[in-house]
Order: sequence, then C-alpha cells, then structure tokens
Amino acid sequence: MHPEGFLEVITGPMFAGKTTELIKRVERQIFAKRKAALFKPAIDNRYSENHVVAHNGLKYEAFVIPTDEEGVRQIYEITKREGFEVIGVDEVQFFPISIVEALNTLADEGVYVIASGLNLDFKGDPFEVTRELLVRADNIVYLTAICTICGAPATRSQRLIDGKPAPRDSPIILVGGQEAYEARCRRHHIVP
Ligand code: TTP
Ligand code: MG
Ligand code: ZN
Repeated sequence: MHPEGFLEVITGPMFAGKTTELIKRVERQIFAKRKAALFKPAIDNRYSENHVVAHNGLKYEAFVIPTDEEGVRQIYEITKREGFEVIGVDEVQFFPISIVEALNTLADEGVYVIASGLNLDFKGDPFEVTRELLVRADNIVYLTAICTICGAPATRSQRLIDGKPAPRDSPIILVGGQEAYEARCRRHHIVP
C-alpha cells in the first residue's frame, strides 16, 4: 500500500470513531497480506485483549504499551524486530513527545504508520504529541462527532464532572467515556 513509508494521523474529538477508523485501516492492510500490529497505551483499559481477529479470520497482534519513554522504545523495537510493515497506534496523545520522532523515523524507514489521537483536550487546547504528528503527516483523516446539545458537527470534547462543565484547572488526563465526556460543537463547548 505504502511501501515507501507513510505517516497517517486520524484525529478529532471523542466519539468521532477514531479507534474504529484506525482498526478499519489496519484490517484493510491485513487483507492485503501486510504484516501489521496495533499498539495501545496501558492507560486506557477499555479494551485489553492481546490478539485481535480481523474480519477475514486472520489475527494481528495488539500490544499494550506503557505511556513512558520505555513504552516509546518498545513500539520502535517491536516494530523493527517483528518486521511489521504497518502499525497502528491508538490514543497517541497519552505517549511522551519522543513518540513523534519514533513514529516519524519508522515512516522514514518504510513503515506505514497510522496514529490515532485527540487533537484537543477538554479545554480546547492542543495535545502537543498530536499537533507535532499532524504537521509531519503524509495524510490527515479528520473526523467529527455530533454535538449532544444541538446535533451540529462536534469538534470539541466536553468534560463533565457531576454533570457540570469541568473547570479550566481540572487535570489534563482523565480517562473516561460517556460518564465524563460529551461531544460538543464550538458553540456548546464550555470551560468555566
Ligand atoms: P478517544 O479514543 O479519543 O475517545 P473515544 O473512544 O470516545 O473516541 P473515538 O470513537 O473517536 O475513538 O479517547 C479519549 C481518551 O482521552 C478518554 O479516555 C478520555 C481521555 N481524555 C483525557 O484524558 N483528557 C482530555 O482532555 C480529553 C478530552 C480526553
Ligand atoms: Mg477511541
Ligand atoms: Zn452544539
């Protein structure tokens, strides 16, 4: 597909289907007989199995990786050691900034790298890792969700604490799903 190496970034707010799009793209490469793997941060325990079965019955490996410098080294070294031609990295915003160089180098070395991650945090400020990947990307897949208030395209992730908008000084990292976040359009995104 991209024998010359390629860096693709899937981004947008929560509930946009980024993970689904990532898996779809990795599985399409499996159908094409590429050796592929998925990496996901250990921080997110919403899914944890170590093997994923693609729809054609073929398996590919899913590695759960710590979100530190050692984890970044692991992604690079596992990819080289196993000779993966295609790798997907989910929730890339949770890894340290060194992942940008690691993934960009893998792409330079011929790997088709697909990274999925949030562009913006709950405040609407950029996640540095995603931003730095986006400017280096060979292709960007920008997805939107649907605003829970008005039904317009949603580009923001609203954090809710006890049903109320989270204040600006709330910590950046808070793993969660529908109990803590909603997709919102710009007009309905509130940061007190
Ligand atoms: P995502 O995979 O982006 O959320 P999702 O699964 O709803 O979206 P998609 O369907 O597009 O895959 O996961 C985002 C994670 O990041 C989730 O655990 C919440 C967390 N998070 C933060 O830690 N800080 C933030 O500011 C925001 C917005 C999310
Ligand atoms: Mg996701
Ligand atoms: Zn709205």
